[in-house]
Amino acid sequence: MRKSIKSIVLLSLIMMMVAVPAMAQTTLRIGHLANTDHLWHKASEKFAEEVAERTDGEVQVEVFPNEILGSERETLEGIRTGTIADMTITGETLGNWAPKVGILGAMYLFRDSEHIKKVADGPIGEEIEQDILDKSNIRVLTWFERGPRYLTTNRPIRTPEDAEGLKMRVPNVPWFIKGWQEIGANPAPMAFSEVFTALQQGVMDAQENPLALIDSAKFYEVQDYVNLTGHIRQWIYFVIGEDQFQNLTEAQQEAVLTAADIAHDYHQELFFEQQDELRASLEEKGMEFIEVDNDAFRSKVSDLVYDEFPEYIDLYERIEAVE
Ligand code: 2Q2
Repeated sequence: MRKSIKSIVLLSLIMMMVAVPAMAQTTLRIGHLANTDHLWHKASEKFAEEVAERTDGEVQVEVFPNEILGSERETLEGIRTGTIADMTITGETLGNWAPKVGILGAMYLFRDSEHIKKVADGPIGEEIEQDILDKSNIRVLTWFERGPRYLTTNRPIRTPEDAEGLKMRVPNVPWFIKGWQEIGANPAPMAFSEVFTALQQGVMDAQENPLALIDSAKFYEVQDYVNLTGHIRQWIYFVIGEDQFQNLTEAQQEAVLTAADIAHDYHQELFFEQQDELRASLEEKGMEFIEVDNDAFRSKVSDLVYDEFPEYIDLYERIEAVE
């Protein structure tokens, strides 16, 4: 009797061990810089749901907001070395490895949503995505449009002279640093998750970002003005490490690609809805919107590509020419 119980136990143990590989799950970790209120997080969760459903739970996606896994740069390094994270939401910062995507940091280049869509979905977008894959071993799954970037401050800024010497945080991207230096400000790179505290403690006096991040990161608690510079229009990429992608079965890859397309549509729909509400919502929270002398800002940086980034002239001019 005892013997047979023992053998049943043993048999079930063996069965469990055999059964485990058959139920093997892959987990993909997405780390990003925004918080859970931001559309990037919601689109990532949508992606997670779709992937789980389409792979019958074989591929699980976990989403980590607020740079919990590391700054944007650290997360990218982690994806490349197969640690920390497998996926992220990133743009011009990736230009530190794959130069072409750096163009997303160019000031006054992209005109509007239509221009963005034409470039991102067209041959130039393909070229940028291929450059990212070749140079950084990261695969673009889709892109999300971003609202125009505006400068936030505690005193109104209407002209470049007003911005003279302004201690401002920028992402760690050469275009941002050089651009704001040309305007006359005093920009310094810093990880996004450190910005709120830096503004609160006066380490920085200003930062620039789209309204959606200004709102979700609660910058209205530490900044009084949104100066309507609109100095950059851009999109951002939803990416996965190429090694991680290649580790999936073909069917799982299909599921990931389809889920990313669905996340794109989901994001874009909510994005356009939200754009109209964001200004009113920030005004309610106490921020004042300031009209700026856009021509004056623009003329400060109109030669930037020729003077500082000649390696981008060709790409820059081809993007400008997209009707
Ligand atoms: O301010 C930020 O950190 C973001 O809005 C950046 O634009 C973003 O992280 C880019 O640097 C994307 O690579």
